[in-house]
Amino acid sequence: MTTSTIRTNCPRDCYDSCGILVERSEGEVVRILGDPDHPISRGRLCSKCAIAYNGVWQDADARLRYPMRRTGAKGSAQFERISWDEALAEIASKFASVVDEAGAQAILHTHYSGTLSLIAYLFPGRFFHHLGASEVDPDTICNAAGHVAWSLLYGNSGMGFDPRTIKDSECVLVWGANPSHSAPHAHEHWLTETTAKVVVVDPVRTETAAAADLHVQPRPGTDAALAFGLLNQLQALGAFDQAFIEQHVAGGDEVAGMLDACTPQWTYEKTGVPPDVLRKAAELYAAGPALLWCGQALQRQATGGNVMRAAGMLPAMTGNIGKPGAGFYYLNYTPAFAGIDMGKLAGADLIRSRGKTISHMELGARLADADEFKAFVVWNSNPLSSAPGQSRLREAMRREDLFTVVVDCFATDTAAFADIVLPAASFLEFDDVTFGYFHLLLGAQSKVNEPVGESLPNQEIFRRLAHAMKFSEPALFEDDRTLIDEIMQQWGPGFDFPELKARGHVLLTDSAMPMYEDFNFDTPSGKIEIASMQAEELGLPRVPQPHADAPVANGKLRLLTPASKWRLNDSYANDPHIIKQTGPATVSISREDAAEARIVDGQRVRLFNATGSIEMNVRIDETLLKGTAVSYKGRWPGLEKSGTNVNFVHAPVKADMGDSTSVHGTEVSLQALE
Ligand SMILES: Nc1nc2c(c(=O)[nH]1)N[C@H]1C(S)=C(S)[C@@H](COP(=O)(O)OP(=O)(O)OC[C@H]3O[C@@H](n4cnc5c(=O)[nH]c(N)nc54)[C@H](O)[C@@H]3O)O[C@H]1N2
Ligand SMILES: Nc1nc2c(c(=O)[nH]1)N[C@H]1C(S)=C(S)[C@@H](COP(=O)(O)OP(=O)(O)OC[C@H]3O[C@@H](n4cnc5c(=O)[nH]c(N)nc54)[C@H](O)[C@@H]3O)O[C@H]1N2
Ligand SMILES: [Mo]
Repeated sequence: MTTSTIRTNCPRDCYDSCGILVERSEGEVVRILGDPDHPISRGRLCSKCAIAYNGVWQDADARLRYPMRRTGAKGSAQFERISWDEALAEIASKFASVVDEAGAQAILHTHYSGTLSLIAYLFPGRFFHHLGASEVDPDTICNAAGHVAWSLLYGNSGMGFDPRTIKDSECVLVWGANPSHSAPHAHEHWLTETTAKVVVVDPVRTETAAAADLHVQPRPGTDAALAFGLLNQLQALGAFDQAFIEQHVAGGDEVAGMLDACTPQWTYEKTGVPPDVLRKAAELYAAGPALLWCGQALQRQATGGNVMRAAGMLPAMTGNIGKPGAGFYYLNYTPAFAGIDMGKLAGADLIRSRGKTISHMELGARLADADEFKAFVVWNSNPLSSAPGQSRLREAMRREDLFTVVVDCFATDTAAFADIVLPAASFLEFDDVTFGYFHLLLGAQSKVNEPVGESLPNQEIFRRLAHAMKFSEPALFEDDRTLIDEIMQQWGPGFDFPELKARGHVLLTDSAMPMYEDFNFDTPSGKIEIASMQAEELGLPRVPQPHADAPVANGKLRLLTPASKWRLNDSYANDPHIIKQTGPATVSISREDAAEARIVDGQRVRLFNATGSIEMNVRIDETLLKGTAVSYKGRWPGLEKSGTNVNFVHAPVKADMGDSTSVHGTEVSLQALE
């Protein structure tokens, strides 16, 4: 019997970026395990990846294996198998006639983070840039408001702390992130092995919040007021670093003048956080070098950009920047730190005429307009599960005259609406380079298997489509070897890709990378801009505002739908073990709300608002705040009895910055069924 073990890395959109070992025997994958040499996952995969990678990702029957053409109504998932040549010729000819008739910008593509391995994630951008197609700004469904906010403040939203700097910290403030789901290894190791005190700010008592030294539990959407309340207490404690503020902060005095009004009592009224908890949180944060991790969920609010700007003042006012154990984190652009030119990989230099950029929040409405968009390509994304405003988006995607191409590994709800479905190879089926966006590491994605059926990596699909369209730009045809060599050369770790494969992953530096050590902030003034003229130019207030959303009216619930422990966005929702493990869709509500609505644990209910309605089973959560409901994202409507998921009640409403999503601002009513 010939057995072998291949080392690779997980390319999912996750803070952990784990190392993987694949055991093979007689040419078949027998097991997918964690890589014991990986510093983050330390030999274990998270529960969801362990199940799905050994489950549905190994099931060839569950995969899309051949190109297919629609034979039934849109959404009916009736297809016939066709050859790659037929599929590509049909797409090329349709695109050519759209370009003739309406211009390339009438072709819209949407994509996100199905895989984050650099080439599969970025290279297709070359095709669309060269074509001059329009694009749905991917970040508008996830984190665009935060990007704008951090850029206004610090001039950069992708340069956070190096997690290893925690060894010098006295406090870690985790604000609106839930590592117990979204970064399970950080939850298990990083946050437990530190001597720093852990403070978690979350309306929900997550496992991370429960394990913390202090759980601060504000009402959703009140975090900016909470930030001002914390600053009031930090000022009272003498924790403001006046020398730092004078040298490096613009507008510190302006905000300091606003703080007198933000007393603990005021904060309590605005946020529901008791004064003693507020004080304790300020004391812990003030105790020494402190880290602030602001989660992406924190800004999925109508005023999410302001929330981020407000929270982002803490490190500035207390001088928690540019020294060991201090800093903030939103995301780390690790490939950029390594010198990898992501823009070039994505073909930013190939733009001849720029298509339109639209927000996810407009997708349903704009796609409904037959004059604006005539062709639609979805790759690396499953919007008919992940996007808010599902009913409207589905209506638009039923347009007979909207030529739709979907590229995925699995038969998703979105694929069911395609005219042409193209099968994507999985991360186990081609070489690539992976990266962490929390931990500063790069890794090798190593080919383990031949692609299932006739599936192909994203990059190969778009090379072939470029060929079918008779494009001649050489950058559209660069092969994987050339691209990987170029990545390795830009990075320059001192070894080649085969060596990266052998090592699995590599941390960019041996010890924690210092951030902002030169106090050079890429803002107009070169300082941290609490007061920002750029903000004013965007029509935003000059300084962050102590805003708090009002509590929901009686009988209403604020519905939060954050990351599930068992799914990665909407991926893995089709794994049979995960379906069994998670059971039917549930919504958690407080004991008080249940009593008022005369609902008992386990009861079937309908959640509804002007956008839509969904049915779920109630779970009463004793730790939940009145007026808050929680149901985890990522279930596929097509696999539900009701044919719906939470995104049928979330409206595509823009936040205050970045045309970004505000899903966590959704209010619903509850009705008992049965
Ligand atoms: N209600 C609610 N909705 C949300 C959120 C929320 O908090 N609440 N969160 C939002 C956030 S943060 C995000 S990032 C978005 C994510 O939304 P999406 O980007 O739509 O993520 P997924 O639904 O997981 O879809 C990724 C798809 O890519 C496919 N895929 C995997 N690997 C490959 C590959 O190599 N090639 C191709 N072509 N496809 C591949 C997977 O099978 C999967 O179907 O969802 C958003 N939706
Ligand atoms: N298991 C798993 N891991 C994932 C993902 C997944 O779907 N599943 N998705 C990946 C992606 S694309 C992303 S963007 C990240 C997201 O991961 P995170 O950044 O951790 O964000 P979420 O999980 O959406 O939400 C985190 C917490 O924010 C809280 N929250 C909601 N509203 C508010 C508020 O108003 N104030 C405060 N203080 N907290 C609030 C929620 O209760 C939740 O516990 O995770 C990534 N990792
Ligand atoms: Mo995300």
